[in-house]
Formats: sequence, structure tokens, C-alpha cells
Amino acid sequence: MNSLDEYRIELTQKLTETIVVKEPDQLYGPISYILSLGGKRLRPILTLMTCDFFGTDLKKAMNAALAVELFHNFSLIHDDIMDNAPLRRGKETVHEKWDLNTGILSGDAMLILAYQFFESYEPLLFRDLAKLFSKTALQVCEGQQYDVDFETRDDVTLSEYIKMIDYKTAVLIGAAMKMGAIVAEASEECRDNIYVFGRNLGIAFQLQDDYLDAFGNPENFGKQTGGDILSNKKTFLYLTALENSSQEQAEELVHLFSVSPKDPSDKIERVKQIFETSGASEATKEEITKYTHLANDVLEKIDIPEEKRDALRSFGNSLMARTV
Ligand code: GRG
Repeated sequence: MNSLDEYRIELTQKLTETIVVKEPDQLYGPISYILSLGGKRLRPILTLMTCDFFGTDLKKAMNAALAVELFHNFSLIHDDIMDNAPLRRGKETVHEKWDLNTGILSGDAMLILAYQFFESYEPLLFRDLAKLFSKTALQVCEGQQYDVDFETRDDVTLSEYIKMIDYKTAVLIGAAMKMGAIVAEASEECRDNIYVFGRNLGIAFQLQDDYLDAFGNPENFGKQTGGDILSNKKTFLYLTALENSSQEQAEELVHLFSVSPKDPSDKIERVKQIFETSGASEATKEEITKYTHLANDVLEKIDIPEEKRDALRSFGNSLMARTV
């Protein structure tokens, strides 16, 4: 069993070897750029780890892991375009460094490159991997569309929000793990259970992201906190605060989320106060714990050695406790 760092090192080495800048460099340069910005490499590590845990050499899962990381980075480029975001991983976004069309086309090329990585697998594995990948990519699009729709809706419910983050974020984490299980030729039941584990963990992961966006320490988190508040994003924190507040406080919150002051520091501080006093911050932590426990419950059904189950459990718990 490898350590997380070992999975990350193997993956990053392979990524650098495989993705080289060639002509036209306006197409491949941005791909190499976004991948060089690092990131946690959470999804491909999970693919390698799952394959390893089901008893197969992780090298066999490398191409599936690379596909997952390419897809993730492609979706970040296009997401940044849609959000008009200036920074990604603390550096200029692709469309800022180059331009919009470059971001669109390099992103498209990454999606195709991701699919190409599956071509190295034998037909049955190829079929299962490509099928899962297509289904997941479509769900990610649906999640993204829900997210866009929510910007102009004022009646978003908590369950709709959970469905949105499930599709936009969690399904890919579930699929990343299931791909490891597919490559390891684990039973259907194991594949499905590890998928549910990853999906629940993915929901906890996104809720933790929302929480850290408001309450994280900017030095650890790597970005300025309050970004979601600044962009008036209807996160779990916001929706819970609205639900739990008095009419007066709810009206204040709605008002705060309708203005964009030049100096936003007072707005951010006041919204965070309301998140605290309404119990929304506590409720979000409880929701993170709920989804982490749901993930851990499924683990019990998976037929792997106890030490590996423990490793997955502590991985889930460390995500729940993460500050970055
Ligand atoms: C699927 C065809 C197709 C199009 C994509 C743009 C889009 C449609 C979807 C957006 C998907 C998206 C960007 C979801 C956010 C996922 C997320 C939590 C990103 C941050 O993940 P981390 O924290 O990032 O793992 P690092 O930087 O560590 O890799």
C-alpha cells in the first residue's frame, strides 16, 4: 500500500511525461500550463488508490487516472471562463493569460485527450470506463447548468443545492474511484459500493469547500476567504441561514446578497456573523459529518482487507477535517 504522496508523485511524473507542448503551442501551451499549476490531484490519486486496494498494480490504472485529471482540469478552464474568474490555484486563469477562444479550444482538446487515455485498455474495460466517463461528464454539465440557473433563482431549496453539488462535484469523485475498481476488475457490487463511497465523500468535500470559503484561514486555504459571499452564491451556508433566521434577519441577508459594495469587508463580516448566529455554520459542519458517515457506512460492505478499509476511512475523515 502506497502513501498519498507516493500516488501523487507517480501521477505527476506521468502527467509531465505524457502532456508535452507541441505545435500548435497556442493549443497545447495552456494545457501544460493549467496542469503545471498543481492542485491536490485528489481524483486521480483516488483512482490509483482504489485499483491498488482491490489488489491490482496501480500502474494499470494510470491512464484512467490521467484521464480523470485531464477532465477535471478541462472543466476548471471552462468553469473559469463561465465565472469570468481571474485566478485559479493562485495564478492567472487560462482565458486571462491567453484569451477566451484559447481557453475554449484548449479545454475541448483536453476532453478529447482524456477520452484517448482509455484507448489503451482492452475492449471490455474500455467499454466500462468510457460508459462511466460519458455518463459522469453529462451529469457534470447538468450540475453546472443547475448552478448557473440558481444564480437567478430565489427559491433554491437545500435538497436542490445538494443535488447540484452532487452532480457538479461528487459524481466525478465517485467515478474516479469506480474507474480504479473497474481496472482492477473488482465485482459489480464492489464497483458500485466504492462509487457510492466516493460520491458521498464528494458531497462532504464540496460542503467543506463552501465552509472554508467563508471560515477558512486564507493562509492555509490558498485563496481569499469570502469569495462565495462576494459573488452572492447561494451555498448550503446561505440557504440554511435563510431557513433558520427570523424574518428580519432573513431580509437583511437577502439584501446583503443583492448588493456589491466597493469595499466588501463589512458585507463579508456581517454575512459571516449571520451564518454563525443562525446556526448555519454549525449545520454545515453537521452535514459534512453526515455525508462522511454515509460514505463510511458503505465502506463496511466492501470486501477489502481491514487495513485498506481503515486507510479509506481515514482518508475520508482527513477530507472532513481539511483546512486547505
Ligand atoms: C463536462 C462537457 C463538460 C463540460 C464542463 C464547466 C463545466 C462543464 C463544469 C464545471 C465543473 C466544475 C469546475 C466543478 C467544480 C469542482 C471543484 C470542487 C473544483 C475544485 O476542485 P479541487 O479543490 O481543485 O480538487 P484542485 O485545484 O485541487 O485540483
